Amino acid sequence: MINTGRFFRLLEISKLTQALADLKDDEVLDIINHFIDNSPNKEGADKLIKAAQEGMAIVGDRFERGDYFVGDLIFAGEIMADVIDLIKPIICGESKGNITGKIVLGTVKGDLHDIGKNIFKVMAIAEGFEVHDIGIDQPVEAFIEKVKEVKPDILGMSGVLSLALNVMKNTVDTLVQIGLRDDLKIIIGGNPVSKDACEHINADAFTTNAIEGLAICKEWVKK
Ligand code: B12
Repeated sequence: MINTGRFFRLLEISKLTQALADLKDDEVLDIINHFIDNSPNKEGADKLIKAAQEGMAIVGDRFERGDYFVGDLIFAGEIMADVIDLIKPIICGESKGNITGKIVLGTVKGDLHDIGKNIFKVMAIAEGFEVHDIGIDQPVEAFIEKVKEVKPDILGMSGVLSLALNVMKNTVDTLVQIGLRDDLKIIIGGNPVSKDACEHINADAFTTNAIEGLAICKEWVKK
């Protein structure tokens, strides 16, 4: 027998990817609001975020092909920010309350993309992490300063531009030089990260998915 509820949800999720790719903001928000009005849960929110991320990847591809322009990237970013704002209470609603660990988080120098970082941040806070977000376009020194100040369990670096990988490497190299690398777990996230990049950068883990990243962080701080 067909599970119509599940079928409907799958349909809505694939519609979200397409609506975001086509920059149909009203349609995107309708789908999200429909989800919120119908017994939303964290698992569903995770699926919507993944679908929205796929939509953003299509926006990027269209930009690369010359079908979209910078204005379209900006608009896609705005729609995605609205999506996160709407879904945030559902993710945070199940917040654990007690602190599980400390994370210093930021987007590296030269890179202004922060949507993915912010999604990871919301999820990490919901899981009880104390997150110190230093923002976008952050140089090596800013990460080092915050690590010294907060003494986190985890350093999370985000970057969506290819150039971000060099800055991530410089940050880890500096941590090694000043003797702080061994006290930290380091995770890198964003579109260009890969296993090879992770090894080259000397990070402990990489991810292009906030849910996976969070699972790794939780494992690291498990008492
Ligand atoms: C929206 C967007 C923008 C917006 C960003 C708005 C904002 N506030 O972030 C704006 C308009 C500012 C922008 C600008 C530019 N962009 Co842009 N942008 C995008 C786009 C379409 C989507 C990015 C996004 O938000 N994705 C959705 C999120 C949810 O995915 P995500 O970032 O991967 O995050 C997920 C995971 O990776 C993970 N994650 C992310 N960070 C972290 C950190 C940790 C610690 C963890 C655990 C997990 C984690 O969790 C998230 C959820 O699962 C991408 C296309 C793409 N494929 O990504 C291009 C893209 C990144 N942009 C690109 C370019 C070229 C530019 C510009 C140079 C354009 C220009 N000519 O001006 C500028 C550069 C500005 C700068 N210096 O940074 C290229 C980059 C090419 C490259 N290889 O370097 C891309 C890939 C488009 C393309 N295909 O050409 N962009």
